[in-house]
Amino acid sequence: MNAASSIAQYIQEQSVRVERELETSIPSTWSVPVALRESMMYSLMAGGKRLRPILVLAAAEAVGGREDAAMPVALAIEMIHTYSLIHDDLPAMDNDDLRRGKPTNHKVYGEAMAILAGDALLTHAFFMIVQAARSCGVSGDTVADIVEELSVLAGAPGMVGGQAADMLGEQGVTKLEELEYIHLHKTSDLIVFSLKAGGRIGGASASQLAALEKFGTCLGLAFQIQDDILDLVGEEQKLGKPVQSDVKQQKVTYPFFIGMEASLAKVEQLTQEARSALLAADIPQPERLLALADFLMKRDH
Ligand code: GRG
Repeated sequence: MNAASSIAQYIQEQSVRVERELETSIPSTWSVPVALRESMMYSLMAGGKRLRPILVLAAAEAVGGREDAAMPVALAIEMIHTYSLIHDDLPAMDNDDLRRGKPTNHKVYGEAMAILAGDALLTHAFFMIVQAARSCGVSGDTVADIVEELSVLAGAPGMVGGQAADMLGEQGVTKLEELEYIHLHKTSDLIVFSLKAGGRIGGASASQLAALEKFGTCLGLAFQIQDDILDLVGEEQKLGKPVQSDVKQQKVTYPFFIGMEASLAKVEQLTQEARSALLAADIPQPERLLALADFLMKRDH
């Protein structure tokens, strides 16, 4: 089996594991209004690459930790990511009709329920992280570090801040640095969180965490530039969302600023930078993370 097909198989197997756990992640004994539970589960189980939870599991493995102990945090980050997609699709934000190949949450459940489903998924992520201590033997201190970092990287100085900067700057972004700020927070921060949280659960040292952070920052930026590229040249069916939406919304993107060829080269350069950061650190099993970086650089959805 060549490297590309074995990492594709790894992604497939891990996403099946993650999805199985997501199915039962909201306790069935909880009294939750039926429409709210359905709306949360609709988006949570709508597919998607499950990239962020896979990065949590792969980072734990890379530093020699237990993957099963990392699962609650893997589920948590997918909940945060899913809430952000539901809210991003709302009429007040991107006003999209299609996500993950299906009608967006508000198209099915209405705006009020979509907002609440997002709110509830965000809140449930913190419940999930605590379960790493309650059921998987992760120390209270490690859980506190993970909760603190998630509050920053998913919050105002992180993903929400990146989204706010995107909204405030729409069409007015005139410098590449402004666009990079948006990408680093809107996209990279959750990827950095995933890698460091997996590392923390695996007992990573400060220098290993620093390497995972650099790896995630470069990977996240490469991932977003690839997203901008796919919006221009990708296929709607594979992406599960409309293409050319950045052009239609007159969004300023990497290809808009530096052109397609330079954007492709930037994705490659950032992937190399990510690889070098990981290889320079003393990480016992970096192979899976390196293969994931290569796979993402070549992705078509
Ligand atoms: C509304 C608070 C708030 C934040 C929104 C995630 C996000 C921030 C906006 C969505 C639009 C977008 C292009 C975000 C950049 C991150 C990104 C590329 C998201 C898509 O992630 P994938 O490709 O999606 O991993 P799947 O569906 O595969 O999980």
